[in-house]
Amino acid sequence: MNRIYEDILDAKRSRKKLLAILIDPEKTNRFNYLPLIKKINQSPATHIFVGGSSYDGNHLDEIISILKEKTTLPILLFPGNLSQISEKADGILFLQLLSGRNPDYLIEHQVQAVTAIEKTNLEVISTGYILIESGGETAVERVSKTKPMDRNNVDYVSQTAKAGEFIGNKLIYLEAGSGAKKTVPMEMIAMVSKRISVPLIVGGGIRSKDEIENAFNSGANIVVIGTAFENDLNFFD
Ligand code: 1GP
Repeated sequence: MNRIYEDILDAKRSRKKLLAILIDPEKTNRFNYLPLIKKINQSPATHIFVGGSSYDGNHLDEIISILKEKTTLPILLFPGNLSQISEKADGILFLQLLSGRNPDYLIEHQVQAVTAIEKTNLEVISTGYILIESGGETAVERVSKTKPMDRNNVDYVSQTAKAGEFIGNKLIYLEAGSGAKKTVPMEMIAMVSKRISVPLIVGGGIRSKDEIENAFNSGANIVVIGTAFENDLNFFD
């Protein structure tokens, strides 16, 4: 039975911190997955996210099969496009780009994804995805052709997150973008987490254990680490 989301809710209720390591197959040598998964298993990670803004889905089934053989952590697809759907994963963050006003990323890609997802047993978790301005153009901005939200307009961002919850999103993801110069501001995490009842994911540009702790202390339920771990597999040692 699929119960990734139920476990996330339980963790929120019991104030357990969840840590997701993001693997972008486009940035990872496909022959290096064994050392990578070994390091993930030794780390405090509770989830693995797989995806990327411009990854073409090449070898995705094979990569997830390798990961699944070596870990018991839940593997969630974090797709940047339609080619990143694999039945081998456990679940999929079914993303809606709430910060943008490009209808393709609000509903068109979602409609196009249905037939492929119906052929799988993936647990589908509706996720409101909010891109926050972070000091430079990010891949999400480039690919989605949308503008990020103003990092100083905390009230409007929290209103957007709440709208996502009202629409039915089961998770809200505050995203600075992979490799972002600046992380999502802590006061924004605090305000959004107070305003919404669903669990909050925060990621983008987080480079140190202190930044991870600060995001948790501000109210994030799941913190995502991609680039910092990619660049240094000993990040958590
Ligand atoms: C990107 O939030 C994730 O979608 C992770 O970002 O690669 O900067 O850790 P980083």
